Amino acid sequence: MITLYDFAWKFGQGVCWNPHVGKLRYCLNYKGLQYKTIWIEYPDVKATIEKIGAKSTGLQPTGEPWYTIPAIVDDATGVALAESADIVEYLDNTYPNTPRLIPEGTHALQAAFRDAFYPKLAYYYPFLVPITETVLNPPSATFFRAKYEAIFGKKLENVYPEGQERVVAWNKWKETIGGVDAWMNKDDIWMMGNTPSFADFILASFILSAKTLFGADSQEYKEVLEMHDGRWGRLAKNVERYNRVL
Ligand SMILES: N[C@@H](CCC(=O)N[C@@H](CS)C(=O)NCC(=O)O)C(=O)O
Repeated sequence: MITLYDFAWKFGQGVCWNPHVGKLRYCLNYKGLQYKTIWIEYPDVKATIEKIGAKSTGLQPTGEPWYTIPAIVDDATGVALAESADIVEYLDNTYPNTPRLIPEGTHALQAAFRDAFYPKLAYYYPFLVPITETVLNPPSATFFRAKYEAIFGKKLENVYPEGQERVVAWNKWKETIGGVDAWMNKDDIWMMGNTPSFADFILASFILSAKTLFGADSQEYKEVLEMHDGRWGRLAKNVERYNRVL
C-alpha cells in the first residue's frame, strides 16, 4: 500500500485542495494505484519527512533545507520520497503496467516544462495565497501567514489586488499563463497531444484547486475556465475524473 501525505484543511477530510498535492493525487488515480492518505498540518511537514526518511526538496531563502509534500511511502518497496518529479519517475518505473506519467522519450521535455511553467504562476500567487490561509486549521494558518507575509513583505489582507490593480494583475496572470496555451496545438487537450502526462496534471491542479479554494461559482474560477477560448475549462473537465481522494 502507498501512503500519500496531504495537507489538512478546515472543511473536513476527504478533499484535496492543495495544488502541489493535487497534481500527484491525479497521477496516482490516473495510474489506478491503491493508496491511503495521511493528513498533516504545515508545521509538521519537516518532522514527517524526517520520520519517513525522505529528503528535503530544496533550500529556503535562509539557506536552510526546505521540506515539502507531496510525499509518499510505498510499503511494497520500503521507498519514501518527497519531490513530485522523483515520485512520478518512481511510480512509472515501479509500476510499469500502469499508464506512464512521463511518456517514453519525454523525460527532458517534461523537466523543461516544469522549469518553464512554475515561474508563470508568479502573478497568480497574490490571488491564491490569501485565500489559502483562510482554509487552514489554526496551526497551519499561523505558519503559512508568517511565511507568506515575509515573502510579500506585507499583511496577507493587503496581498489580493483590489480595484483597477486587480484588473491589471489578473491580465498579467492571464497573459503569462497564455504562454502555455501558445505552446499547445489549438485543438489539443493534452500537452503531449493525445495522452495525458505529468505536465497536464501539474497545470490542472492549479486550475481545479481554484474551484476548491475560491468556489465553483467564484469569479476567479469562472475567469480561469474561460481563458484562451475555454482551454483550461476543457482541461479541468478532462482531469476532474482523476480528482478523487482515497
Ligand atoms: N517541488 C516540490 C514542491 C512541493 C511544494 O511546493 N509543496 C508545498 C505545498 S504548499 C509545501 O509542502 N510547503 C511546505 C512549506 O512551505 O513549509 C514538488 O513538486 O513536490
